[in-house]
Amino acid sequence: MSLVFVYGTLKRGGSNHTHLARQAFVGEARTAPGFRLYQLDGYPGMVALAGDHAGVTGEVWSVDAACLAQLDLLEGVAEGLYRREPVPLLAPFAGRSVEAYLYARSVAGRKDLGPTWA
Ligand code: PCA
Repeated sequence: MSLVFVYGTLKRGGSNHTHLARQAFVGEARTAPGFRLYQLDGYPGMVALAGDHAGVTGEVWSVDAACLAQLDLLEGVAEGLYRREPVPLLAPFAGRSVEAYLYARSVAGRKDLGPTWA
C-alpha cells in the first residue's frame, strides 16, 4: 500500500473521488510550507513555490498498487501533466513517506488559489 496526499478532484466529494472509493481514508492533512495551488481547466495544480508560508490542504489516502497505477493514468503522468512525488506533510504525517501529484507544466497566468481547493 502507498500513502497519497490528494488536494483536488480526488478529495471526498470531488469529481474524481470515485477512483478512491475502495481505498482507505487516513486523514486530513496539510503540506509543509512551500506549495501553492493554481486553477487549471476545471481542476487545481499544486506546485512548489519558494516563499510560500501556508502549504496546501488535502487528504491522505492509503491506496493499493492497482489504484496507484490508475491514478497515474488519470493524472497524465506519462504525458508529463503531473508528476507523482514525495511531499512533506505537517503533523500527524510529518516524516511519513507520502506522495502527491504535482503539476508538471507552467502555471504562468493561472489564478493563485492559495492553500485550498474547494
Ligand atoms: N486531482 C489530483 C491532482 C489534481 C486533481 O485535481 C488530486 O486531487 O490530488
